[in-house]
Amino acid sequence: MYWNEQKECMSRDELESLQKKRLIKTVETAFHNVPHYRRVFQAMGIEPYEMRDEKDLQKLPFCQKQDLRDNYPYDMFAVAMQEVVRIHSSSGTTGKPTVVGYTRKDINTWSELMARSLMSAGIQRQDVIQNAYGYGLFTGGLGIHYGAEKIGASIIPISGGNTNRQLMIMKDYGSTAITCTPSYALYLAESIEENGIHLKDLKLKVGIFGAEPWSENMRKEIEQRLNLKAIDIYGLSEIIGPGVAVECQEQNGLHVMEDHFFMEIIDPDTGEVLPEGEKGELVFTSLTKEALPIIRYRTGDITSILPGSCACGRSFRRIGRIEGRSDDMLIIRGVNVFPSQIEHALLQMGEVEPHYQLVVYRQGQLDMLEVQVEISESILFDEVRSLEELSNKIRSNIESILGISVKIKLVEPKTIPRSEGKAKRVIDRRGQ
Ligand code: DLL
Repeated sequence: MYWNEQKECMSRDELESLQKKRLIKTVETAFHNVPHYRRVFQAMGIEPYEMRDEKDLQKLPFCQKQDLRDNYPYDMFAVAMQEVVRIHSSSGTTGKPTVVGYTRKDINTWSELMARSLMSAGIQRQDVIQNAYGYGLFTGGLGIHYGAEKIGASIIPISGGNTNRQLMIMKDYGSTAITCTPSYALYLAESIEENGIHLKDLKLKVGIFGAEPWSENMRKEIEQRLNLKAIDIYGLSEIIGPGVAVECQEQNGLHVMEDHFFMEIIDPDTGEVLPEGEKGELVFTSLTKEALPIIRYRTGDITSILPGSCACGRSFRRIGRIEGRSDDMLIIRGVNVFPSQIEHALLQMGEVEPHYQLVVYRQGQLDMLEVQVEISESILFDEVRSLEELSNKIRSNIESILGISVKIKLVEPKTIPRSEGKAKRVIDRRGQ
């Protein structure tokens, strides 16, 4: 099922020539209308008319979140404020938020990409979408909303939180699709079980989950506990919001909307562009955006471009599931550790709850990693021996994947905080 077959399935040749044309125009516009780009290009002695193809793009400097912060709030905009019809921003953990703007055409583009994404996930006009992504400055809520209205589905703009009301609406309004973060999906599943709601009384058939990293095992867990098909959706405010890439029914990689975004994978240390199949940091250049054209934006997200074509017929290339952000990556005693690796190891065992948190601290000069895992209600706390066995088993599983020693702390059911939006997996106490 396609929303726009002509675009989503165009030939690679056609796509590549469209990309080239749009790339040249974007660089030119950015140079002429955004002082930041003009400054950095000129500092490197680059003139926009020298830009002929994607090889030339590699000569241009990267753009980083810090550049948006330095130009806070509106100095990266390429149009006058009277052309801007929407502003979103992402809070981030440190410093000023990142502010992004959209012209009317940008909103139309975004709605088109979200319409494609919803159809790709298997949603149609007759569906009832319970949209539990936050409405507000976060792009999740309104992004999904506009796409849903475009395809003509019925959208329930419930936003995040208020779990009891979510359950009531899910049941009474007959939601066939749920959209939220994977961690909130799991919390909803848990609450459904606790409230004695039977899955047969729900009509859910598909969930569109994203905005944070999640593992393949987490997908299985959510699919089983909510009895639906779980589709991964990716995006970031700086590029447009959700809808930059999405899975299709094959659930094997996320198709990047390549007619609107040009992607590169780079070595995060050297900045060198890596070939297809190699893992690195995802970098995007927008191809059609008016208010906030963005050139070689370093997402911080680690993935690779999957080789080969997809059985769904879309010509857009796929990226693998995002493994984590380079700034979420923990370096423990010199070893790179992503929370998603630990999630994978934990869920593979099937004996613990998919709720975990990582605490990093320093003992003397040594970095220590403590993995806090919830045990399920069925394991009795007084069975000391079996708890010890479980803890040893978890430890050896994780250690064999990471190659470093870790400490396991089993905690009582429901003690790790549940999230209604993006989950906080890591508590790093090393700086304290
Ligand atoms: O999270 C946009 C979004 C909303 C995507 C709803 C999907 C669904 P930001 O708040 O700017 O935007 O955060 C962007 O979230 O750089 C990734 O690190 C992470 N992220 C987003 N989608 C995924 C995903 C929205 N599917 C940052 N898997 C990105 C892993 C994701 N990480």
